[in-house]
Amino acid sequence: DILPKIPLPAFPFQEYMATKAKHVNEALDEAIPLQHPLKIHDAMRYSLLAGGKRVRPVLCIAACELVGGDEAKAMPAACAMEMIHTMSLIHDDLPCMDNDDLRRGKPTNHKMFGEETAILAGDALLSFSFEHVAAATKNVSPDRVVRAIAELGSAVGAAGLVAGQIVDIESEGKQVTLEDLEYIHINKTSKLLEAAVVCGAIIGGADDESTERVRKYARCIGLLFQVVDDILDVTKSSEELGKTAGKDLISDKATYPKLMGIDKAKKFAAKLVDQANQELAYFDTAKLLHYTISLTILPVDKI
Ligand code: GRG
Repeated sequence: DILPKIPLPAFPFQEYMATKAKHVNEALDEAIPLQHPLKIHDAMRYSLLAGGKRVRPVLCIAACELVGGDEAKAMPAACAMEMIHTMSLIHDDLPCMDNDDLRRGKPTNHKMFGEETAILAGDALLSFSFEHVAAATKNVSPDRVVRAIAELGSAVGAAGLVAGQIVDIESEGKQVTLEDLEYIHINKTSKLLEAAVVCGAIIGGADDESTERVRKYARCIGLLFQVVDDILDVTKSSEELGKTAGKDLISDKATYPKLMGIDKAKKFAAKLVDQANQELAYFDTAKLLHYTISLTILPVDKI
């Protein structure tokens, strides 16, 4: 009942996702070769090339194409999104943060390389992401490249990912309100998705109205990403339940179903889908991005 209500035109969505993700993987592999000092590049590549759905880079390319740009123009920015996403996961997994041993089915970066290297690998990925957008973006006006870099900076720093993480850490063990939860998700998840589509649109030559439409669309799908994840946690098959829901109960992590009930959480998700679709209705050719909404609803590995 949370699937998009608009009829979707036929479009080989899975094929598009798979092809673009393959191109992104090739570009990432090329952007950060294994070179001296080997240890740091090995650690950077280990997490960067460890799989992952590549949602952010594909959204960046899709937004660029939506406004008339091509994949090549958006590729450095698309790679930057994945570098930043990866570094945030490396730091999030550290013993001083979530202290996780596994990520994407493999030992976490600090488990493989040690804490010092994991911190430095995150730092190096973060700084290189900005360098890469500035140095490798071709056939885009310098003014648009600078705007994209500014967008990225604000999404990552103390008004973005870092803000979400610090408020999340501070709220541990405390009663979390719906407002707190939304603040955490908007900053930890939506801001980077927003930067991905907005940078793609800016680089693709979008006018201001189009840029703001895709921004609002991204805000909706960022929250949707989390609401749906929370709903899936509750409604997972009983065999999976033992593995993850149990952990969730022990950690007493705040979720949408816990704070508003499962029915209201589903209604909230449906509202976000409608809002995202309304923003995309502005474009004649947004069928691809309409499909990304169903990607958000049913994460690609669960389709
Ligand atoms: C950004 C400077 C800087 C520091 C990091 C640790 C931290 C600050 C922020 C935490 C960010 C975090 C872990 C957000 C969660 C994001 C999220 C929804 C992850 C899951 O994304 P998927 O499903 O994962 O796209 P895959 O593995 O498919 O890429």
